[in-house]
Amino acid sequence: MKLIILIGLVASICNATPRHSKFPDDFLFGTATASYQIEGGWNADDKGENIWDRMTHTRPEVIKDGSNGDVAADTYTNYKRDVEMMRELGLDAYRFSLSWSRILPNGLTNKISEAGVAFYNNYIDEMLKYNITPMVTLYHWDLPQKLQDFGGFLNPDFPLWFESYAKVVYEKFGDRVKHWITFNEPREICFQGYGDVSKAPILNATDVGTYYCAKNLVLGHAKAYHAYNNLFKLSQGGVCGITISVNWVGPLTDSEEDQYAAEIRRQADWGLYAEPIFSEQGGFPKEFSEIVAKKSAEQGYPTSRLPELTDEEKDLVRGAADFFGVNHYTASLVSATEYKNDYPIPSLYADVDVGSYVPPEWLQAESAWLRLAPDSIYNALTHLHKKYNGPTFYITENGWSQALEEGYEDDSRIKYYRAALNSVLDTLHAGVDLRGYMAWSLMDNFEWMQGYTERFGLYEVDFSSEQRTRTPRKSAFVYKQIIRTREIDPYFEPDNRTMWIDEGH
Ligand code: GBH
Repeated sequence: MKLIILIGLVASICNATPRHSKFPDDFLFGTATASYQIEGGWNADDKGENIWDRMTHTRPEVIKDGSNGDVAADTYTNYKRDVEMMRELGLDAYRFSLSWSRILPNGLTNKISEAGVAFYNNYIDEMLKYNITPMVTLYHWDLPQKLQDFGGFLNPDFPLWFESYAKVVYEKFGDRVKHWITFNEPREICFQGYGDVSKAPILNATDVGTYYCAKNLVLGHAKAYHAYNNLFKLSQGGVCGITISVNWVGPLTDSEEDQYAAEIRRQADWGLYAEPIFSEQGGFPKEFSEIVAKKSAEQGYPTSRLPELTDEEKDLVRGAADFFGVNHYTASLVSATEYKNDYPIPSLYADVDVGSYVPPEWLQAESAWLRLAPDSIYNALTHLHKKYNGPTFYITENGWSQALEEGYEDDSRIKYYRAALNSVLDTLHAGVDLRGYMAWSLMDNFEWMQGYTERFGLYEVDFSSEQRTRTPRKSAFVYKQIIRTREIDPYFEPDNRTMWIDEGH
C-alpha cells in the first residue's frame, strides 16, 4: 500500500511540469568550435598573422597560463578525426569558423591563399561525405593583424573589408555551405576587445570603443548579408544570419525600477546589435541611446559617444538576417540600486549604471561567470521571440566548463546539458521557431584569456600529446543518446567508455 502511494507521488511530481517530450526529427543537433581555438597551424603555408597570434606572442602574460593557439587541438592536421567524432556523436550539423587571415593573409582580397581554401574545402567535404550540415561563421574573433594596424573595427572602411572577404568565402564554399553566420558575438568583439581588456586587441577605449565598433560591425554584417542575398542566394539557396550572445538578464525584484534597469542592461548587452537588425524601427536601442547621449553632453562631448545610424544606414541594416543565432550560457538578476560596482567613467557599464546579482544556489562551473540558471534558455528566447516578432532562431552555442583535472566524469556538465535541453523543449512548446542547438564544444580548446585552464569539451583533448588525442567524456555518450532518441532520458548512463559509430553515420 505504502509503495503504491509512493509510486503515485513520484509519478505526479514528474508530471508536474508538462514537457514537450521529443525533439522534432528535423531539429539540427550539433556542436560548435572556432578557428583560433582549435586549428593551430598558426603560420602554416601562407597564413597571415591575426590579432590573437600577435597578442599571445607579444603579451603572453595576459593569458592565464601564458599559452596560445599556435597548435591548439591541431585541427589543421587532425580534421578527419574531428569529423569522425561528429559521426560518433551522430551530429546533424557542425558549426565552425573560418580564419580570415588563413584565407586572405593580408585581410584584403588581393591575395587568396590556395592552401587555406584547400584546408576548408577538405574539412567541409569530409563532413558532407557523412551528411553533416556545415554551419559556418565568417568571423569568430581572429582579425587579420594587418587590418588591426589600420584600426580594425574602428576604421570606417571596416564594413567594406568584411563585405569583400564575405564574397570570397561565398564564392569558394557556398556551393556546399548553406548556413552562414557573419559575426560571432558582437558584444564580445566590441565591448571586450575595444571597450575593455578581456579580448584581443585589448584596446580599453572605455569611452567610445564599444560604440564605434558596434556601428561598423552592424554595417559590415548588413553588407555581407546583402552581398549574399543579391549575388549568391538565388544560385546557392542558403541562409545568412548573425550570432549574438544573449544571456538572460531579469529584474531582481518586480519593482518598476528593477524592471527598467534590466531592460537598460539588455539594451546595452545585446540590444546594441540586435535592435538595428531585428527591430521594426531599426537603429540603436532607444532608451539606452538617450542615456548615452545625455551623459555624453554632460561630459562635454560634442556628440553622443554612441554614434547614430543615418536613415539610409538604418534601412540597410534593418531586416538584414534570415535567422537570429543565440549563444546562451547563463543568467543574472539586475537591480536599479543594489549590488553596483565601480566602473570607469565614461564607459558602457557606467552608462548602464545598474547592479547585478547571481543567486549562490545556481550551480557554478569552472568559469567564474558561468552558472546553471533555471529556465534561462526559455526566458531569453521567449523574450526575443516576442520582442522581435518571431524570427527563426538557432542556439549556436551552449555549454559548461570544468577544471582540467576532472577528466571523464563530467556529471555537472551532463546536469547542465539536460537542464538546457529541457528548457529548449519548453521553448519549442511555447511556439518559438527554434531550429537547432549547437553544444559548445565538440572538444577542449583554447579558452581565450583562460588558455587551457577551463575545459568545455564533450571530448577531452590531451594537449601534451603530439596527436592532440581526443577522448570522449561521459557527456559525449549522453549527448549521443539524446540525439539518437530525440529525447532526454534523465537516468541514461553509458555502459563503458568505448565509443562507436552508428550505422548510417
Ligand atoms: C563564447 O562566449 C565564445 O563564443 C566561445 O568562443 C567561448 O569559448 C565560449 O563562450 C566559452 O567561454 O570573465 O567575467 O569577463 C560566451 C560569452 C562572454 C563568456 C564573456 C565569457 C567573460 C566574462 N562570453 N565572458 S568575464
